[in-house]
This record gives sequence, structure tokens and C-alpha cells, in this order.
Amino acid sequence: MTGMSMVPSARRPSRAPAYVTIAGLAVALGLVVYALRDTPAPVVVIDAPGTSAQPRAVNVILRDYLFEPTPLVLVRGETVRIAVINGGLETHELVLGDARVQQAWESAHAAATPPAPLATAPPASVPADVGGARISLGSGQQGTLDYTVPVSGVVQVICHVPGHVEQGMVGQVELREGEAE
Ligand SMILES: [Cu+2]
Repeated sequence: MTGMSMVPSARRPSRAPAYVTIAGLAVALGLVVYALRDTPAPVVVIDAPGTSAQPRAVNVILRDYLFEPTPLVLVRGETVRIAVINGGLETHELVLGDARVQQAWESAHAAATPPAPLATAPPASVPADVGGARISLGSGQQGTLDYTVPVSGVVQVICHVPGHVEQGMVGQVELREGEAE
């Protein structure tokens, strides 16, 4: 026992203001991130829906793991000529069509996926009557496909390369009604 009495230590300056500042910055950053997430996509103006004789030109970029632009704006009944480029590092595909089309490609990939890691997968394919449109591109490749938008029903855009849906590679599609002329 030293008999030393407890000497109150010099009162340290409160850190509360610093914490408040940090919390404030965190909230501000959160709001910025939230605002960016919610930034509406630029309005897409379609002067004239495409026809089979004159398909409307549309560009789509495949990325790891999303489609650009999003949403993909299509007019019911029109024919579009979609120039697709794979700007990602992975092989991607673009499958356009209803749930039946999507399921067919999902199944085709499942069947084509080799059981052994080094086995070569046969190219995925579906029966000719499935419909829809599909293009598969390696990294950096580009291609074109024509698609006539159905006058009713849903249209989805999905990449069914195994694992990519799980990574979020499901595009948004905005369907507009064609002008009643
Ligand atoms: Cu993909």
C-alpha cells in the first residue's frame, strides 16, 4: 500500500463532438449512396418503333454481371436489331423472351454443364420452336440479333451462364405500348 490517494485525472476533453461529426459524415455518405442508387434512368425516347423491314437499332452491353442499359426499353410489336457487345471478362449471353424461353435456356445450360471441371461443355441449345432470341458472346466479342417484341406477355432479359443469375445478371425490361395508328 502506498497510501496514494486517487487523484482525479485531468478531465480529458470529451470526444462526443468528434463522434457526432463522424456519425454525421456516415449519414451523409449513406444518403449520397442511397441517392445514387435511386437516380432514375434517363428517359428513353423512341421516335418510331421498329418494323421487320426497318428494325429499330438498340445497343446492349454485357458486363460482369449486368446488362446496360437498364431498363431495356422495348415497344410491343416492334422489331429491334440489337447490337450486343460483351464488355465483361466473362462469357455472357443475352436471352430475350418469356418465362418459357428463359426456362429452356436455363435447362440447356444445366444439361451442357460438364460434370468434370476440365470436361468441355457442349454448346447450350434449345429446340427450334422455343422462340425468343439469344446470343452468347465471349469477352470482347460483339454480335447482332433481331427480336420481335410480343404484343402481349412478359419479356425478360437474362444471362443463363451458370452462376450469373445468382450474381444478379437479370435485366430490367420496360415494355411500352405501341402507338395505336
Ligand atoms: Cu453472364
